[in-house]
Amino acid sequence: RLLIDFAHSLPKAELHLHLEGSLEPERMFMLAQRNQVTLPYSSTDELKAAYSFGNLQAFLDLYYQGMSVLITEQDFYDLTYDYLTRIHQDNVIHTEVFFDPQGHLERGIDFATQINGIYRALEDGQRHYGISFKLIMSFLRHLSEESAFETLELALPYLDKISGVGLDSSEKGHPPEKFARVFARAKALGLKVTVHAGEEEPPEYVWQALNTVKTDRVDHGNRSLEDPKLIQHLAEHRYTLTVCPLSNLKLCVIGSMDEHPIIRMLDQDLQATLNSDDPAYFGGYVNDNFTAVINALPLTHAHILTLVKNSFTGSWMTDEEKDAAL
Ligand code: ES4
Ligand code: ZN
Repeated sequence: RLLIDFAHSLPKAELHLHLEGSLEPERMFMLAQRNQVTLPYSSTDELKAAYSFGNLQAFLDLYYQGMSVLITEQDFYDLTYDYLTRIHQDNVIHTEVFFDPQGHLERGIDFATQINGIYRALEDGQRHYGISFKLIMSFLRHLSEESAFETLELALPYLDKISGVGLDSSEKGHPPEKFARVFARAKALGLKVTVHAGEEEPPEYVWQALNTVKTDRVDHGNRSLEDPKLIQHLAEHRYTLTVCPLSNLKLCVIGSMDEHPIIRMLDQDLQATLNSDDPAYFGGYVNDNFTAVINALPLTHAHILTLVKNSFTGSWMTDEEKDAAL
């Protein structure tokens, strides 16, 4: 209890959060009604009962179905503002959030509609809750390199609002190197890069993210632990890993929380952070993730402090922004 209260009370940064994955069932039904979208569930309870995933793809199928209720700029605003209201309770004071423009473009929703709603909510969240932010545009790796290039093109008028680019969706069969040229172009535009790698697929995907894509951070990275050379490389270069325990449990990356590798990561000097990934689908926000690992594993006071410090060290805040926040 003492450790849990300590973790909950500390000011934290969140570095791995998909806005579309923060769409709570109640909000999903409300937006479905507002937009006359039909969901294949008759109630939030029925929807929640479907949230049982054997792997990443099973989750992604429901995640793309869920986001079909997001149509107007106000919908994207409400989604984002709900998330900020919720993390304010968890003492999250800085957040770096992903959105998946291609998941909406393919449904006919303009890039402008998406980013204007999201960005206005982020600004309001900063004003009302003091939560600073970075916005990350993520490419869907199951789509083509060409589609990613087209999406980057659409973002050009909004580069003042976008801090970085990411890579998410189905990992299997879509290695980071598939997008090496897109990320090179993004870097040339001054964007930061972060790549989901080693969530389900082997260490080779993490090596590609580092060496071929030249990523600034690794999202998940769990399977890095299978390769001692990779562990050493990640530690030596102080790469941040954005780890998501409740996500790992719900997607069967681990069999139970007491198997979670977070302590092994920290004790091998990896710069790991704790994050919620898709909190509306995985059963909790940042503080719930701290609770889950503290209850299952022999984490110490020092481990908690390290995780929270890492969340700021690994963030893309400037030194001035860090000074202002802390
Ligand atoms: C995701 Cl957990 C996870 N992995 C890959 N892509 C994603 N998109 C949203 N959540
Ligand atoms: Zn993710």
